[in-house]
Amino acid sequence: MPEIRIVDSHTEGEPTRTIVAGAPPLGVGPLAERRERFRREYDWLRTAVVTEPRASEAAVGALLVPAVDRSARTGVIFFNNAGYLGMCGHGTIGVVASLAYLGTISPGRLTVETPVGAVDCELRGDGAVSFRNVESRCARRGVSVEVPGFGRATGDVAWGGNWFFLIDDPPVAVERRNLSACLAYARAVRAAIDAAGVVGDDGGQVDHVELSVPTSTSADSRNFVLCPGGMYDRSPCGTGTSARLAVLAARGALRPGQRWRQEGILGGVFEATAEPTERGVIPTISGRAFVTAVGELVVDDRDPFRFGIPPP
Ligand code: PYC
Repeated sequence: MPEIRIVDSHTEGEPTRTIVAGAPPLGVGPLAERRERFRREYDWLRTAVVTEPRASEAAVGALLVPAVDRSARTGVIFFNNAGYLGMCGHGTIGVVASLAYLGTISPGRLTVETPVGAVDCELRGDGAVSFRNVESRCARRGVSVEVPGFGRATGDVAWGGNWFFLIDDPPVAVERRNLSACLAYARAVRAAIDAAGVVGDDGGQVDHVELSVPTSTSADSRNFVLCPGGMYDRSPCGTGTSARLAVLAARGALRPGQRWRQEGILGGVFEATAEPTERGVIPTISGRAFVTAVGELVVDDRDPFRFGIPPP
């Protein structure tokens, strides 16, 4: 087994484990194709890297791969305990902070390719990172589903690099001390949208649920985001913030260039703006990540859980 070198970071509390060396080669070609090869042939690496006992169910993995466009600094394929992501905002901030920690980049601009498009990033001198996300769009407004035990839920379907079902003012308090109720409600909503066959405008699975409320802090809104593997995002969620900006713009509730401060469930904040496009918006999001560990994974043939604890 080759040495798998990793850098761990967290972005406003949400972990990213970046694989910087030692992963099996995925060949060349579009990142979406290489992500399929990863899924088909090396899914053991995903489960080994981001699930227990080596990581936590909240961790997002980021595999660095050569970019297609030579002007991009790197390609990255994001994954989690349930599968593979299109884009990941907190993960992009974590990858840039990790490259800075390793000394392979210095403050300035760089492009990171993802399976859903190129993302221009900037590492600032104070360590903060901003990224200009892929075009984000509100696909459907006012979609109602029956949520067993909770009644009807009405939300919007939007793309921010992943598909989201966004609910304003849900029937649970969106507060850190109420996490288990937020989880229970968002999981029930997720099951209800799956059962009702709610999909994105490209047929993609709507696998994130975002609950939003106004906040009394200096932020514009606080959110709780349920990720595809049933865990919640500790950060304000970069793709979720992008989807929210697309919804606000579709409602005429966000001026071009208006600053939006998105608070996450732990109180961390991403600052965002959005440029209008024909179909939606291009969000730019800024946040901070901190490196927590640098190391090498050990995959011991005698270890029954070397590829993670499998689901029951
Ligand atoms: O920040 O985009 C994000 C994200 C997606 C899933 C977890 N974090």
